[in-house]
Parts: sequence; C-alpha cells; structure tokens
Amino acid sequence: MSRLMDYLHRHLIVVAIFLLTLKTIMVTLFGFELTMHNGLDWIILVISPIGTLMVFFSISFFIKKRFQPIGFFVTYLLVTGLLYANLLYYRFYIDFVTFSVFLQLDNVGGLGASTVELMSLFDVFIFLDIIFIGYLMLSRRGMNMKMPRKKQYGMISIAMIVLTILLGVMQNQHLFETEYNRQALVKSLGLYNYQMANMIFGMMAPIEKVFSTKADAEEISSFIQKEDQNETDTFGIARGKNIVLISMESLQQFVIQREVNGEEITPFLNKLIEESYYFPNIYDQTAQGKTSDAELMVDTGLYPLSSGSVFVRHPENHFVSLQKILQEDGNYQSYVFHGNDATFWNRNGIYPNLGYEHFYAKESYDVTEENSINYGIKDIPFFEQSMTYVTDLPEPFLAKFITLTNHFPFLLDEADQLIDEAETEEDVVNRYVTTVRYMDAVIERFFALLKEKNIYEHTIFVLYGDHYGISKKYEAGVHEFLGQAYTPLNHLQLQRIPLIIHIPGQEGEVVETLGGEIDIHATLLHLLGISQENHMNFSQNLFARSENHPVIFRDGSMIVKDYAYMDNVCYDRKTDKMTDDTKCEPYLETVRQELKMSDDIILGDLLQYLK
Ligand code: GP9
Ligand code: MN
Repeated sequence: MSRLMDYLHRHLIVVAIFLLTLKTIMVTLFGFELTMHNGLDWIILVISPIGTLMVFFSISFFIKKRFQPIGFFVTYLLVTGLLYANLLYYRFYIDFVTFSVFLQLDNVGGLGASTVELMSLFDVFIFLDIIFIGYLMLSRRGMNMKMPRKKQYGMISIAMIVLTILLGVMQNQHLFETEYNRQALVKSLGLYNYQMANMIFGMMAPIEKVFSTKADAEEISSFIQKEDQNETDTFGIARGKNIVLISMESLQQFVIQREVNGEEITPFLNKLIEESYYFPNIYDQTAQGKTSDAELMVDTGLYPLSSGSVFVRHPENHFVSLQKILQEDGNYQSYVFHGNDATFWNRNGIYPNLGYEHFYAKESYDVTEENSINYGIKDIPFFEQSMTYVTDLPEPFLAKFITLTNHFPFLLDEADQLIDEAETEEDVVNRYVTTVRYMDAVIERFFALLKEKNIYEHTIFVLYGDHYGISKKYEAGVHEFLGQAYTPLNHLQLQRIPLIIHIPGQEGEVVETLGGEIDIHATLLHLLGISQENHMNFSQNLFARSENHPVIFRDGSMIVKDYAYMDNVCYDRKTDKMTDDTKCEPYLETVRQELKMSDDIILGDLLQYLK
C-alpha cells in the first residue's frame, strides 16, 4: 500500500491528468449532448484534454519547489471549476461558456438565483477526486513529486495539442471557418482546447478593428445584393406613421391560438392577428445577448455575435440603425421604454449611438415592492406609467417598449394569474402559460390607452417575441403540452417567435413566409416606404423573401423550405428524416458567408467607411 502511495506521489502529474481526463470524458459524454458517430470521434474525445491539461499543469515549472504541490492543487481545483461551470451553463443554455460570458456575468439571466436548481446529486462525483488529490498533493509526501524534464514535457504537450487539432480538422474541415459553432468546436477539439481557442478569438477581436480598411467594407458591400424591395404592393403603406415596437419578453409562437382548460392563452393577440399581418414562421436568431440581440437585429439588420452581446462588447461602433435612417428620411425621433436598470445589457451605453433620443429606464418609473416582480416593475404599471411620457412625444416617433414580466422563471402574483397553470411535468412550462396570459392582458391594456389618447389610429405596431422562454432543459414540458414527441424538427419548430404587424384599418393576412427576427428591420422600412438598396445588412423584406434563402442561426444551423441543418445534421423537412449533407451544403455556403460578413462588419467596425 505504502509503495503504491509512494508511486502515486512521485507521478502526481500523471495521476492528476489521468483523473481530470477521465472526468472530462464523463462530463462530455453524459453532460453535453455531443453524439459520437465514429471511431475518430472517440479518439478525439479521449486524447483532446491531455495536451491542454499538461499546459495548465506546467505552471509548476515556474514556481518554487516548496509551493509546487499547492500550485498543483489550485490548478486542479480551477480546472474542475471550469468543467463544472460549463456543465451548469450547458444545462440551462445547451451551450458552452465563452470568454465574453465571463465578462458580462451580470446580464446572464436564468443562472443566478436558479443555479441551485441546475445542480444534481450526481455532481458530487465531479468533486470526489479532489479529496484524494488533495490528500496526495498536500500531505508531506507531496514534496516527493517528481518533476518531468521540462523540454520533454513541453514537446509532448505541444505534440498532443497539434495532434488534436489535426484530428479535429480531419473530422470537420470547416472547423475554423465556423468557430461560432461551439458544439462542433468542443466535439472536434475537446472542451479545454475550445476554451483556449475561444479566449484567443475573443482577445483578437479588438485587433480586427485596428486593421480594418475601407476596401474591406467595399468588398462586403458589393457582395450583399438586396432583392428588389419595391416590388410588393405593401411598399409605403405605413409611410409617415408613428411606430410602436413591442419586444414581448420570451414569447414563443406555440402559445398563439392555443388554450389551457378551455381558456385562450393569448385572447387579445389572437384577435389582433385577425386584423394584422401575422407571420407564424419567424425564427428566434438570438445568441448569448438574448433581448439585446433581438434589439440589435431589429435596429440594424446585423446578426448578433456568437459570443457575448454586441451591446456590451461594441457599443461604440458605427451603426446604420432604423432610428438613424428614420431621422434622416422622415424626421422621426426615437425613444425606448424599459422598466429595468438602464445599465442592463449596457443599453444606456449603446442607445445614443443607435440614434435614440431618450431612454426611459427604471429611474423614470415609480417602482415599488408592490408593483414589482422578478426583474422589476410589472408590465401593467410599466405601460400605464409610460403613457404620461408617450402623450408628450413629438410626432412622428418611434417608440420601443421592452416588456419584462414574462421572464424566466415566470413568476406572478396570484391576483395577476388570469388562467389556470398548464398541467405538464415541467413547472416552468406550467407557469409560463400564466405569465404569457398576463402579457396578453398587458398589451390589450396598452392598446386601450393608446386609443384613449388618439395615438392608435396613426401608428404602425410591430410586436415580436424576443427569444425562447422555455429553454431546451424544460422543453419536454412543451412537447407534452402540445401532445407531440421530441424530434429534432419539432425542437426547431419551437424556435419560432410570433411577429405581428398591425396597421389600423388594414385587413388581416397570414404571411407564411419563412424568416427570422433579423428580417423585421427591412420589412418595417419597406412598409414605411424607405428603399433598402444600399443598406449593408442581412435583413430581408418578409413580403418578398425567397423561401430558398436560409434563415440563419448563430451556431451555423439553418432552415429553408425543404431542408434544415441542426447540430451538424442535415434534415429533409418533407420526410422529417435525416438526409445527405450535400442537400444542405449549398445553403450552408450562404450561412458561412453571411455570418462571416456580419461578424466582419461588427468586429472591424466597417460601417464607419460608408458615406
Ligand atoms: C432585462 C431584460 C431581460 O433588462 O431585457 O433580459 P434577457 O435575459 O431576456 O435578455
Ligand atoms: Mn428577453
């Protein structure tokens, strides 16, 4: 026994790397939904952690012998912490931690209070080895640790990393072109190499801005060919009207025209839809910036970044926003109303730059404990109090209202609960329908107030769900509610958010066009009669959008009329089955191009070069 312990003490580095590799493999297999298809996938899974772990532990070469065991132990703890942070983050977001998430932790809704809920008893196994390693490292015999030869150690670790990268590229040739596809990066490089790559990309981002040139901007500008925007008979039908944008927090399309215990979940919206352009096939394209990503798409027609929020990372950029276009073209002033702190998502930092005249945030409202829940003031007092400001706005105006109550974890005071909860296995889903019903009542009230003040008639309303409310973690409850099985394509269908464009006096129409939130920008400009020809963005007018132009998601997934691509698998939408990758490939080419151009515009701040 004692000989064994001696042996373990002497080879502590090997023991530590072995245990961490084992843990990482376990977490990757059972914690992350990475499907293993072939032998290469398995080889990568096993060898990918080794090289980077060796680099992490090389810290011991740089500290005094006396402190080596403690340096070792701290490294061991940090790596375990990183692994666990990813596991928890993954459970909620089905995504991996990025460098930017660490920098914007304040804005990561859903974690925080509910972190405990994300933990499981099995997680104990991730920490059990720490006791053993702690014992080995911190006992007196920890000093017996034999340090390998520096040069040899360095060569082996680099060789392991290079080997992993080579195997990763063999497995996925577009790996570094699609670095936003984190699921693929982790699968091809392993968690720690992904984490390092993500950090390097994050740190290189500011450099791109320094070296960008006018020629880069011109190249992209000549590449983006907008379809002729003036062709439809809806062009200009809302010219000169006030614009009211309502960002409906966490509203998904599946609740529309649906009932709980014989009661409609969204009775007002259902009625409104009959007198509006209703788009039932619009997909949530947000990423880590959640609400702020949706705002970015609507305001600028650019894709969000794959890591972090543009609002937080690039607020000083040059933007060609809806607000600025409208100011130049129609003498509009733009305003935002939102009951949460002005600093959330750095809104107060970016709004002036997007061309907003004023931001009515928390300080503009009378917020009390009684009229608040969850993230802040409830939506009904929020809209009622907003009215005092709205009536004073010079016309024509653009006013954006960002609702808040229907936010995870979907809390409601009893008096505000207007329908029964749903009855599924997931409490989150059960509560969700009641907070959605509250939001429906809120919007009804707001419309009534605008009618009272005679603002309603000469206003165009754009209402959109900002992003999903029910994350994949709780999604089984939605499938149960809808009486359907989980399939990848059913999951994809749940990514739809409702888009309703209401112009008083206009007849209702259901526009089945496939599109994304990013398309709201061009569609609104089209209705306002503003031509889009020279605008450098990726928004398509939904009244003319081609069904073969992919709706692009930030992780590189996409959907077109006949096919969908998700988690690196191509699906035939007619048969609901997996199909050959070649069917999706032509569309994926567009996906890569658009995401790259959009990223270049943002990271290189290329809009500064436009006239
Ligand atoms: C907070 C609100 C909600 O101000 O926008 O944030 P979310 O988590 O949905 O982005
Ligand atoms: Mn939101």
